Amino acid sequence: MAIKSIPDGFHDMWSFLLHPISPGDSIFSRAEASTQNLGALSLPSSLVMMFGLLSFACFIALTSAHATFQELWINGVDQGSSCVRLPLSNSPVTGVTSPDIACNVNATPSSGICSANPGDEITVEMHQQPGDRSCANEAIGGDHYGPINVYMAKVSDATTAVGSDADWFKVQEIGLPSSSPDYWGTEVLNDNCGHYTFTVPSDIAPGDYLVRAEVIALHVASSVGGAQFYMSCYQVNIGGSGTATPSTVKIPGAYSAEDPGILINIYTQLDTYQIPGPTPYVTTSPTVATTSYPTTATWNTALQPTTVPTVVPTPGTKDISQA
Ligand SMILES: [Cu+2]
Repeated sequence: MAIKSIPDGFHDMWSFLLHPISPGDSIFSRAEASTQNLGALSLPSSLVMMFGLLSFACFIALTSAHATFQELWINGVDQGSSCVRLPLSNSPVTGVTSPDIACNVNATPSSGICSANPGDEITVEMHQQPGDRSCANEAIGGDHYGPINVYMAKVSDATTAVGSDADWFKVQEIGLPSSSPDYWGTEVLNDNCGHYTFTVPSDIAPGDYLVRAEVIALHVASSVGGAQFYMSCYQVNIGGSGTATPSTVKIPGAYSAEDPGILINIYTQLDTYQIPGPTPYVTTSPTVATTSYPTTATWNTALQPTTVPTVVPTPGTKDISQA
């Protein structure tokens, strides 16, 4: 049995407590799940009342479980938040057909464009609170288990392109690389101070791109609308002389609320997990192994910056491993 074998009802009830109502939240489905679970558990009314009181007590303190992709690195050089469209809040998007699922809800415009080349390693960085890069805090807290997806879209101008109009291809993904014990993509983030690295495809055409990093948290995904999508779009210019134009999808459009990787109870033994969205261009994602996933804790937390650069670094800046 998987390590996170929490009884459904109990877990979902806690999840309800962990999720104060915020913009984009599906109030109805959570209330419904909570009611359902209370019934299923047949809890004594005094215990139900206690949870009710706890939910008020935790209402504000536990909002920190949510998270935002905030920073970018290119070949180990910290670009900070210089080319990200920062979301206004760390709350998730839950509507898969909403334009908000492209680049988050009214994300802050940015004039910055980071520069990379085909074959470069780009790292996206997530944290719970705005501007907090501390490795002492989990990148995405609590029980927010689920996959990571990275998409790119070629656009004419990265600073003005509308994400929900763009044509996206998936570059890389990680879902559930092991089910014994469960190891989710989000655990890569928590093991690495919020960092997840992908490689720019070696053959894509030069020009402006949006890079869309996404976590899908599945802790309350067993009812429709329960999955939580956390995404940010970064503005990047890709150099080189590639010619490839991968086939694309629309976002919204790539997901359905009832996709097997979106409507799912993760508190059962999962032998497979189907990552939502299209197959990545070039890269292949790990299948669900029945042996434990090797640790992915490779980020040197001693070199983690405490401040967030807001200006695109000049070319030739040394990466932190050479500092
Ligand atoms: Cu959450």
